[in-house]
Amino acid sequence: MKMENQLGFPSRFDEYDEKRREGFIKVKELKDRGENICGIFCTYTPIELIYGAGAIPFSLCGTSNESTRLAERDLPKNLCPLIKSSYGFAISDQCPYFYFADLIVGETTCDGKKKMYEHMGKMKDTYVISLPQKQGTEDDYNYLKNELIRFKEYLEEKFQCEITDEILREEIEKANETRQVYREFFELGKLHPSPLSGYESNIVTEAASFTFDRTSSNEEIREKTKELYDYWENKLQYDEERKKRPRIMITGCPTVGVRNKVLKNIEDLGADIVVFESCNGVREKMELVDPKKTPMDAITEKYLGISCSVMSPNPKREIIIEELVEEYQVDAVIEVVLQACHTFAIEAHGIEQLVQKRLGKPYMYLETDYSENDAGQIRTRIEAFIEMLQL
Ligand code: BJ8
Repeated sequence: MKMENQLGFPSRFDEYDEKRREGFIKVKELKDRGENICGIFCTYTPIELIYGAGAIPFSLCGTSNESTRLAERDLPKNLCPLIKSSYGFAISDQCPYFYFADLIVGETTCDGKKKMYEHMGKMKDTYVISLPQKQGTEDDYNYLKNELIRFKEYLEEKFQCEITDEILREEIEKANETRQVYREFFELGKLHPSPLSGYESNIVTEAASFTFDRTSSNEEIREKTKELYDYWENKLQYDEERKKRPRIMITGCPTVGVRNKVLKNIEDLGADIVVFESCNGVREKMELVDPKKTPMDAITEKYLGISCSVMSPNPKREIIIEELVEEYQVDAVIEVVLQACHTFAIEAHGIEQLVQKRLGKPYMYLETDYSENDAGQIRTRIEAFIEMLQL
């Protein structure tokens, strides 16, 4: 059995900083080899098309407060921290990933991101995928399909290539494999007690993205899944004390930038995060691209089905939350909303009603940013919530 870290989990999670540093070197090596890199910001971005053009997509979503002040030079203070952080890194010249990106691929999700891409477009080639505002009708489907065809043609022109159906079929298969690998990893949270710390799964999935190599990153995640399952089978399943910890679902905005302030506190204070209904969790991974359909139809269908609050209405998110609460035996739901994220903040009212009234579970709404200003207050609120769950 391998050594355990301070939370009692196997020790292979402490490699994050190293992976991040290695990522800087890898991106430079890729550029030296003549590879093309696309910076992306959203799970609505059809990565199959980017890989199909022979380029490598990499998430440029900002997760730290370091660059916020710089961003506020051009952007309003009262804006989502994810947007400010992303933009701040872009103008700071300190982000090798932005620096080496050949193309920025944006999308018309929230207003803040849309307008940020206008500024980014002055620094780099930028293509903004126009999404429909809702998902349910044939018009929405045709709108997105036509837009994705335009994006495909843009990539072909930009990278001087042809993205054939055969190439897309291969890319669909590879992207589906990665989704399945992550799904199996996240599904460890269904075990009781969960061997997968939510805080650490957040680190693992972010670190895996720095490898730029899907085969080795999939392999690493598979190994971690196996290691954690073995740990549960050999030891954790007999731990009666751990079984008493409340099982938490995190829902809402991406949480990588508030990992320490929110996720770590939840687990340090005595609860287990067993599932993330968010874009750094299962939201985009739940549905695969159908390999039996024609590629552009299958890709359109898959991405149109993502249940983000930018869609209006967005009934699918409630259905998914209900299913996940059941499958992961969730005791309580914590909604994390990044400051000034209006779509998730407004949707929170319906989610609270669903969780408390229909599902009969405790719910807490946390709105925060990437600063440490409210760290004490957030910890106090989490502590009170978990104490209430333990009564
Ligand atoms: S599919 S969640 S990755 S848009 S940037 S909407 S937090 S105000 S990140 Fe997102 Fe795509 Fe949706 Fe997922 Fe709010 Fe901030 Fe906008 Fe944000």
